[in-house]
Amino acid sequence: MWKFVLLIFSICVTVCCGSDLQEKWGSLWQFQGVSTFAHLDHFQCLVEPNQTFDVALIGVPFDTAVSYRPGARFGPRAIRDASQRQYGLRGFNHRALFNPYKSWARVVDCGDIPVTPMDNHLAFTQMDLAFEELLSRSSSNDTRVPPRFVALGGDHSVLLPHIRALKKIYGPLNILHFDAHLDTWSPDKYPSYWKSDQNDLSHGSMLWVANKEGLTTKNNVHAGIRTKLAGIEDYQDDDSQNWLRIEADDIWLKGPQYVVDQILKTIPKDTPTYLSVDVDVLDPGFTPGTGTQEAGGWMPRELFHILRQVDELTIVGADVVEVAPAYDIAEITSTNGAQIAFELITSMVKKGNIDSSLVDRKVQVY
Ligand SMILES: [Mn+2]
Repeated sequence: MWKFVLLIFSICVTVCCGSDLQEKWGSLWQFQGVSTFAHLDHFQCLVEPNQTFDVALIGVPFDTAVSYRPGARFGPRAIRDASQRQYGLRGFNHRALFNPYKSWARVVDCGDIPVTPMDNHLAFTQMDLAFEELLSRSSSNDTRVPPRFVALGGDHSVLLPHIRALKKIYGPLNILHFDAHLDTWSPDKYPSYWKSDQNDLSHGSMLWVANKEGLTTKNNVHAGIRTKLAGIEDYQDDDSQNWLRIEADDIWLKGPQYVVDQILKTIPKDTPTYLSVDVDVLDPGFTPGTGTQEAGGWMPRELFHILRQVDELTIVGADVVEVAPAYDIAEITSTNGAQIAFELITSMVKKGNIDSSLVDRKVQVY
């Protein structure tokens, strides 16, 4: 009996002192502690299938498919560091009048996909299998639908494994693509004596591969385009892959409402859409830390406004890519990257969970 009393006593002491310690030392300032995105709960989701959630960040630290400056493998860490001023108590999105961190959804940071920097063929196999695994899970609030991910790149080619896995669930996707570049170039637009299969997949050709693999619908939009071109034939090739182009200059020549209207006219709002943001859509003044800068881009406030105006779209997956912190100054690029991720999370949570009638899983369900 006395042993039992002692046990109860010791449990009480542990619990009481524990909560005392929690009260004393449990609140960190925003610049303290280990960085997870927006101080969210963190799990290495790939190896913890019992942890359920509705929306998650997933880092994809891969950058060996770039055609110019490398370094985006450090993007997920930089974005997490730059997101530290976001947290539940200050997570109210004033443009959306909504706090995605204090709502129906469980939003977590899923850590990174371990991708090899040594072998691109293997890296894409790893990323394909990782996204299939992550999307085979069920969301916390509705077991009929998978959770949704905002991928933190990584170079832009990391979009491909994400939409390959999504296509198995939702069928072909509409793509809303914010970028200075088309990313629909066929590999023969990079002329070289040297040929290989791995050479065919780069951060400038993954949308061409996506079209060839039947991952996309006919309702796709590029916004912010101002790329270097071989000639008008690049646009004709892009047309043949079912893309509408909104030029960077349209934001001031025709106005933000024109950009919004074009997007919403092209993409039906109740069909599955993937939203991808290459941070080089912004002007190099706002994104020095990226791989392939193009002068004359959008301002962050313009991009955030457009993202908010299209939040009725059914976003089943998204990404923020091409943050390369080695070229960044004073966290300018990564702060914009973190804000873009916040806007995307806001849109996903605000719209509510995915309509289960859109889901046709062809992969294993846990
Ligand atoms: Mn891109």
